[in-house]
Amino acid sequence: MNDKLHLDKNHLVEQLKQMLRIRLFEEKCAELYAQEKIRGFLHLYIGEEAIAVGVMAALKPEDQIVATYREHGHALSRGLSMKSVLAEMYGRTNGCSKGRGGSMHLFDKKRNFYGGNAIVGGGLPLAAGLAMANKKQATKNIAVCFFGEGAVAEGEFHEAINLAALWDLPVLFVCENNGYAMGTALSLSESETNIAKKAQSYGVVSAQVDGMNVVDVEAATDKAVDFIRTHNKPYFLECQTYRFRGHSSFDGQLYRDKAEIEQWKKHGPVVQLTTWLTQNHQLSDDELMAIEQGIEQEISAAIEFAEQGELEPIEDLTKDVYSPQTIEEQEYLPTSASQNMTYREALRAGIEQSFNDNNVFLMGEDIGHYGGCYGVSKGLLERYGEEKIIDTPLCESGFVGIGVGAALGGMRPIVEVMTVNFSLLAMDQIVNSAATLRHMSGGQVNVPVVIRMACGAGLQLAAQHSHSWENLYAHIPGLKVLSPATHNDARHMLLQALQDPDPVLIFEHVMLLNTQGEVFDKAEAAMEKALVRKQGTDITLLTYGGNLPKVLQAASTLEELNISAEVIDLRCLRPLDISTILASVEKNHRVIIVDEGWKTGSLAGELSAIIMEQGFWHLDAPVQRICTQEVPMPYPSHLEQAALPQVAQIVSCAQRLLNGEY
Ligand SMILES: Cc1ncc(C[n+]2csc(CCOP(=O)(O)OP(=O)(O)O)c2C)c(N)n1
Repeated sequence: MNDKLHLDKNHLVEQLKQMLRIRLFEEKCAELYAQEKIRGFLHLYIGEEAIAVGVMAALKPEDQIVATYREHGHALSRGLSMKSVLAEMYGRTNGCSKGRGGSMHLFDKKRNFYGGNAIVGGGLPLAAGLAMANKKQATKNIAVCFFGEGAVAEGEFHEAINLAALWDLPVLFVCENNGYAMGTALSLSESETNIAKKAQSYGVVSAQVDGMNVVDVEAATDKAVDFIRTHNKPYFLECQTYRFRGHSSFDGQLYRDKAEIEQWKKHGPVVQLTTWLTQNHQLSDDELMAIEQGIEQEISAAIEFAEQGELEPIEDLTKDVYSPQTIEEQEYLPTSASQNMTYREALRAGIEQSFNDNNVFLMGEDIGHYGGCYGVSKGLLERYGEEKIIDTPLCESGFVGIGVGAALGGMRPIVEVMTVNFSLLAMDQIVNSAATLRHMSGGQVNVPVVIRMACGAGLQLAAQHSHSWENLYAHIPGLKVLSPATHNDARHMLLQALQDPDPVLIFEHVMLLNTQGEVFDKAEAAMEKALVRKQGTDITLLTYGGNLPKVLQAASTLEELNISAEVIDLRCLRPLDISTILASVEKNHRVIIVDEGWKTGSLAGELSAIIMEQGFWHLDAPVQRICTQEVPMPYPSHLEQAALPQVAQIVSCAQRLLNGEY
């Protein structure tokens, strides 16, 4: 025990009590698990209690916490009630995440507890993003991220630590190094096993502490927090610890010796502090017994609370996938004046207009000094400065995750991903964080981030820069997906997306960037509405994004052939405006879908299924799909064009349909 610290008796006894609460609570959880009252994975923190208790004691209520799936200890020591934690593990509506998250996803917005994250390493960028919001809002609050040493092997660890150091973010990284990631010992996963050293190599001030000693952990955290608040820089604390139980409920523990466990148990955090307090006559056996009895009562009350909790009605299953819409009705076209500009200029005009909101900023690779890979943000750094225009290193998961975290913290980030292909590197943050946080927190948090990216083929950029994966994202509940096809939409959909409380992805087709078109000072319609771009009475052509010009061209050729084609621009790919689509099907009875994605598993396939399910009796012919050929996009122009949907294909397909040739 560190006896140089002048901590008073009451405080030390309180720390012991907090550790015992975690210990006894989790021992009971293990029993409840065996009784099948709790299901899913159960990751016990037993042996590591000193870290959560020591760290939390040094924080303010306003500081934000991002934890891992092993977070009962973090939640309890942060002040979440044992009742609400256990009820969550029972999956009941009186749980801290309304039963949606279970053991791995405890949330409490009021206590700035931003949840357990079950993606190893996934929490680090989120915490750095919360810290970025703190810095931008000049609050002096800090974000704290707990993670195991297993996370050190993940890219998100390195990306987040580098960005936190680069941007001086007020974040405390707490590595709970218990020596094993599931069954893999640290020495089997890292060539350099000194983790603090790794953080130091990014220029982050780092320390190692005995994570079994609550006094040492609190003292080290105090120092860290003081450093962060004073210098506005990150700090890295490696706490050396050990877990006494298996990784989760399904662990046979074949990878370690019983003797090793017993050895560590001798220095366990509870036994260490209890021994010190009793040997120094600061705690009597009676006092200890009274503490334990108090905790047992708390546990009994928590069990009663959890067992009495309601199960969520099935009708509420999809509640909180999206936020309730609070966007005010606005005036739409045609009442406003227009200007002619390129699609690129229209995007830029939208970005500039969005900066009227102090919370909005633009972040991405080469958007500042370079002017944007596609020139969209050219000149903005000079005009708006580094607070608004943030160049990022090449680390899609890191900076998208920071965008998500900053949105959680109240900012309105626009994150630009250079090309849709690179967004795959940020899939974790888009799909596992942005899309899920609202629902699994029981509606406590929302993620108002806007992520823009270039997509589509036509520039001979070959198989790693040319794809249309809007469909991948449109598959995912929790996201909204926009595809502005017109210049006016290029400007205004961004502004509409920024008013939306949920994560919105915007796909900007590269072949539109240089085209000229009219831009008004108002949007044409709500962003989730499909629009009829050309009326017609013989056939419906459904499309979106970069294929709209081709489809309009096909429609005018068809007009010359006396075929009246209606063109619908979907605009929003999730949620789909099904009623506009079905109204056209009902009127025209024949449909062609033009989609630059590959046909297999495409959005065109989804649309076709919806039409079949809901509009079957209005159809006079099978729904047709014109998609990209099933090939990685080739480089030579003639092959690229052969792969893509073309005007002539649309025209001949429409003719065949009207001639009954199918
Ligand atoms: C990205 C990712 N890969 C794999 C897993 C499966 N998994 C869950 S926990 C875990 C071990 C993590 O160990 P560590 O980070 O040291 O934390 P600890 O469990 O020891 O607290 C693994 C491999 C996961 N959840 N996320």
